[in-house]
Amino acid sequence: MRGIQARIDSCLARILPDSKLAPQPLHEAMRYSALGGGKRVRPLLLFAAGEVSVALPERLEIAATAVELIHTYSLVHDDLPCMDDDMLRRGKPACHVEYNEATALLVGDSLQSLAFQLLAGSALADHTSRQLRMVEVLAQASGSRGMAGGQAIDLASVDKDLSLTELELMHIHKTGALIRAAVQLGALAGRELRDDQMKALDNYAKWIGLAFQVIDDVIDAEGNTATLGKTAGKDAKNNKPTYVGIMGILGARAFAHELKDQAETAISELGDGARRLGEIGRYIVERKF
Ligand code: GRG
Repeated sequence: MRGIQARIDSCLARILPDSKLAPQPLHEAMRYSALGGGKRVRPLLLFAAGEVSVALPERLEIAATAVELIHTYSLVHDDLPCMDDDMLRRGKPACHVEYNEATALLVGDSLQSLAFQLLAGSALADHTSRQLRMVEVLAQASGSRGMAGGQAIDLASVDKDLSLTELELMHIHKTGALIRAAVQLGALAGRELRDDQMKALDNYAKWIGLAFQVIDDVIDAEGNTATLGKTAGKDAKNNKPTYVGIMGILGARAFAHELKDQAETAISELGDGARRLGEIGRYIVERKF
């Protein structure tokens, strides 16, 4: 896992424009936000799915970096005062605090564009149609039917009591869509998998994406700001509906473990190639930050 994390860090460092290039402050802020921090969970999942499709690591590295660029853009925008309004991210001042709001907006925009430039401009599949499908998967997961749509539901949910089903719908979009895209991209980067294998991977991603979010709620409630590298206890302070709010901490932890078990069952027929996906599933529910 550490090897993949280091690989993504060095790919990001290579791909992001040099901070000496004009416009200097924008490039510096892009590098500030994307480098030096982050668990790189989505790249880990993408590489693990790539073990199922026996994809080349050079292809996986590019696709994983594109996903991480989209993820970083979402964090930069999420921290803005008009969104979740947070001052701290990955143990550092949030981008708009270190620079300013306009720069943070442009950082998000530019990271998003760079992700698609990377995905479209590198040889990632044997056929152009497959590569176009990869671009489509990431675009769909990022947009209004995916992450950005989930964020819209999130913003509209403050001060509201959501049912478990409504909470799930929000997170399937906000956090889940990009996690599902990461797994799909890993699968698409290698040899062609059967429909039932793609479906098994997608089911795994759906359950593990939700487990990721349930644990995120638990560590927001339990963790401290120094360990998390972001402000702890924000959900309760902002009166946001959470799994902990509905089920309590112990209930939410147990639910996350159930989801992880469902994810493991989904990939049980995929054989030894899916071993790493199982390991990452366990890491996701046991993580402390
Ligand atoms: C602004 C379009 C737009 C979307 C924002 C994903 C998201 C939507 C906001 C992030 C806010 C948040 C705390 C969501 C909970 C789950 C989550 C995505 C946590 C952060 O992801 P990690 O834990 O972060 O993978 P690192 O820093 O490790 O990369």
